[in-house]
Amino acid sequence: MKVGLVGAPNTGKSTFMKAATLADIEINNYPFTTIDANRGMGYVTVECPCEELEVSCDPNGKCVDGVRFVPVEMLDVAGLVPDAHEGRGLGNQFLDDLREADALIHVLDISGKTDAEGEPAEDYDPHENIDFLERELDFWYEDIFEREWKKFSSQIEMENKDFEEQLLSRFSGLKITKEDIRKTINKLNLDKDKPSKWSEEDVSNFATELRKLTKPMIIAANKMDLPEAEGNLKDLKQRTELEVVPCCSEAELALRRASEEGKVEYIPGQSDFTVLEEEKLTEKEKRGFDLVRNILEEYGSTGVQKTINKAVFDLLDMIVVYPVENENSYTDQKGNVLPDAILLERGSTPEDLAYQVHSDIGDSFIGAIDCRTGRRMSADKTLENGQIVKILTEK
Ligand SMILES: Nc1nc2c(ncn2[C@@H]2O[C@H](COP(=O)(O)OP(=O)(O)OP(=O)(O)O)[C@@H](O)[C@H]2O)c(=O)[nH]1
Ligand SMILES: [Mg+2]
Repeated sequence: MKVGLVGAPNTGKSTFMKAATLADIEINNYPFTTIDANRGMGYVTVECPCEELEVSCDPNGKCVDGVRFVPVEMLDVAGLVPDAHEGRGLGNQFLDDLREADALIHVLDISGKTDAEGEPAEDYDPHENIDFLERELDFWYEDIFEREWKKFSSQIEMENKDFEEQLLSRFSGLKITKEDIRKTINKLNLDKDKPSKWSEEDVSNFATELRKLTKPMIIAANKMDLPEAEGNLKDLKQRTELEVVPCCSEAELALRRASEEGKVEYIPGQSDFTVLEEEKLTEKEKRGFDLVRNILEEYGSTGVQKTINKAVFDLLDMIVVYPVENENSYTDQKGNVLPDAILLERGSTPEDLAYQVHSDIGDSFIGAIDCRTGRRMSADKTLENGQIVKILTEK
């Protein structure tokens, strides 16, 4: 599971990334600070079953006050500018780092103080960035397909090979599924037996539709702390069909850092925090925390955690399942309680879970037990979010 951050330069992608992962990342108030992609481990948060079951868990990651942190890889790339596909800015080749991404977070400067080039501006319309960014993503995808289409299409026709299978294997890096291909072909009414007869426009439309399906996107309306942000947010929400989450990455970064340093108690995603040892804070820190508190009161959270959660649970429709060895104590072999939290696509079966845990376990899978009821699950039953499962394997 991988989530990519995209957007124009200087919008706060690296700040968002740093807040989400606490990785050591450079942030600056000028365009193209990031050149090579930053990679790191962020998290989605879910309610851990430990509270409901009244057990104390031993997570491989983290669980704080019943909030379980499930790891998600994150990727922050360079800023994209209009006509990047023609080589402007840093071009669009760096987007290839995002091939592996399952979903994208588009970080916008909602305050209108940064233009599409990442330069300071007044009253810039952030909606323009949605249009140009989607256009550039489409050029990127089109190029990937157009480069190979002639050879690819004539080869599969000559050798009489299955279109879907071949497309999946040739472009496997893009995280395409058969379902994605089917939906796209049907929607565009294309003939999959004659791909060599597709016009340039057909290939381009095919790439665009596939881009939308394989790289679903959510908007992080960042820099909500700045004055014009509120009005722009209202306006943007009316003009886009994409989900928009108000964000203040800087506030999230300040809170996570302060929490690391033991200055505050804060659980990412929550609407409040507690200052510890207030008397030790400098005046500047106090003012900073007051500003952060205003944001939390106004928008319910800094939006960073909410955006990642929405990307994974709403856009990608994932669920979290807890595999254990002992159905009574919810432990693994070593006695760790609820050690693993696994992200799976909704609709996954216990066998899919077994493969996700380990391919050997998948290979020797014979069944599963729902640990809350103690009952054996039927093989075709799909897993539910929050389910605790014991996998049964051949001895
Ligand atoms: N006011 C405000 N400023 C922010 C916020 N998030 C980031 N910034 C500032 O925006 C500027 C750019 O931040 P970066 O995180 O480097 O932006 P980027 O999108 O990664 O930029 P490139 O790597 O150049 O594409 C820095 O000065 C940040 O401090 C925010 O929530 N509010
Ligand atoms: Mg950056």
